[in-house]
Amino acid sequence: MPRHAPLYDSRTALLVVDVQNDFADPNGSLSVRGGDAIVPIVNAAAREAHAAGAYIAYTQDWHPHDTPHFAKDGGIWPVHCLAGTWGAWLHPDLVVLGPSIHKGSNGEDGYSGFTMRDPVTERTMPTQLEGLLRAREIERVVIGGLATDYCVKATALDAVRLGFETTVLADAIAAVELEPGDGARATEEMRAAGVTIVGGKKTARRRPVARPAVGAA
Ligand code: VGL
Ligand code: ZN
Repeated sequence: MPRHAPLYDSRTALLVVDVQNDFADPNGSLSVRGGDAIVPIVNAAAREAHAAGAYIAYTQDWHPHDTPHFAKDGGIWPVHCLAGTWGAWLHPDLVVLGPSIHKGSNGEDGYSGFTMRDPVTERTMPTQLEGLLRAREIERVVIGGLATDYCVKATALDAVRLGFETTVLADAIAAVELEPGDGARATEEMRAAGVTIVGGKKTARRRPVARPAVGAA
């Protein structure tokens, strides 16, 4: 089905998730295969969004030296995206047309751009992202970035839960794939939660049709 309505308008935000050197650069400490290849695609989306008057926000994984997120402290990940270091910087080719939200700077865990989890109390707390979107009366979000199976998925699922009509750009994401197939499973999980997946080899690019009820699992 051809795409009739534009994806972006002033009530839509493009969210560019964690396009940082440690994920997007082949030399990054948690390099995602194909991570650098999404940069021009994300940039094209950002230019299109900007031209249509959409809001654009970026997120950055922003970790302290010691956090239960890292394998050395009991978690599962190599040390990555240390606050203020090269690995945490946005990829140098990324076109940046909006603010960037840092998450995890106090050692919080979790993957979503919208929420963080205190590793000690396990309390979930919001980042600044939702407030930035609500202040602009954003109703729809379009998501690209890294990684499909972690921060993109978590951000998209939170977006649905928060009531945003949520679209993920299949050509503008790439997966960590700790296990082969994690990227495809994450995509199916997002779709099942009510996320519209556009682009990709098999899916026609189309405008999202349904908005799931808030609170749907
Ligand atoms: C991410 C693993 C660890 C991500 C962040 O941005 O998807 N993945 N931290
Ligand atoms: Zn991380």
